[in-house]
Amino acid sequence: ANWGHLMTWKQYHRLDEIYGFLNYLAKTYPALVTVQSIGKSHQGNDLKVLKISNGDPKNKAVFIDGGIHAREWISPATVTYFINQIAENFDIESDDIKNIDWYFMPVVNPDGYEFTHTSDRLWRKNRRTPPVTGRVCSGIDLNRNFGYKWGGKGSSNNPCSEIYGGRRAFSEPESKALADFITNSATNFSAYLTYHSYGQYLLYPWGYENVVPPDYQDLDKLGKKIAQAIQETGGSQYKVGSSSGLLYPASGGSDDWAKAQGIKYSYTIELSDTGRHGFILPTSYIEPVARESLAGLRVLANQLSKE
Ligand code: ING
Ligand code: ZN
Repeated sequence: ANWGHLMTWKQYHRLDEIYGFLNYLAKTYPALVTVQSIGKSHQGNDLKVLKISNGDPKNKAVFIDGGIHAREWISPATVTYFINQIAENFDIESDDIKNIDWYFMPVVNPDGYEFTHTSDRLWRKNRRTPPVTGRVCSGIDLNRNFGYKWGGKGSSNNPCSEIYGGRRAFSEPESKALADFITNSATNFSAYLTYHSYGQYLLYPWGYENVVPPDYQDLDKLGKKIAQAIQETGGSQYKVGSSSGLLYPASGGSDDWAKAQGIKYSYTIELSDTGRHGFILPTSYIEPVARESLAGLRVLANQLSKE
């Protein structure tokens, strides 16, 4: 069948196919779906955000991103699965899902994502190249470039490091566009979810140091409910905790920044697997991982419906 797009959840897709899919949805469901470019990447790729909303002013708002790290292909695949499910089945969706304004940015780092398809499958950072070519290394870790406690523990000032945070906070067009979009939109977001891989963790702030926010028990409780739904749906076990406590300290992460802006439910979700395949997750995992992750998203939507 010709669906008007080339997207599937049986393969990983190049950027043009992902963006073609977003544009298709906006064209097909103009009263429900809108797509906007919130800026350009270092190399000039659009930074696209897709919104799904029934326009009810009482709705809560949720921001979900993927592909901050180039090599974590399961992340854009999972975020586009959410988009497809909610947009294509909106009429028969639950009220919890319908009563949210959804904002999806499935590929925060389009240059890096394309680079992992053409040149280096395990590239992580963006593709900023140094002013003098051949002199130093390329790329800034976008998840160390956000402007809360930037430059602290778990980030590096060495351009050749995988966790290089850049010369200053928000030096990168990709992190800057995301943050400006959240800050400048009149919307008050109730949740911020950023999908990464791998490890099967539900992480909440703080990342910059092994401390937790005053309301961490709310984040922990909801995180555990989400993890339970994931396990009941697809069997994967997720560990829940603060990123610094459960993993390692890391400053300049997007979830810390979102939390510091007052977005209550801010999580980094490390999708499957736990290391057997790691970043090179076989395509047969896409549907099961995305499906169980959607079950987790429904738990978040249900929580927001009660607040
Ligand atoms: N892991 C995250 C990273 O950026 C993380 C883990 C998230 C640490 C949030 C701190 C805060 O290193 C991956 N896989 O990218
Ligand atoms: Zn990552």
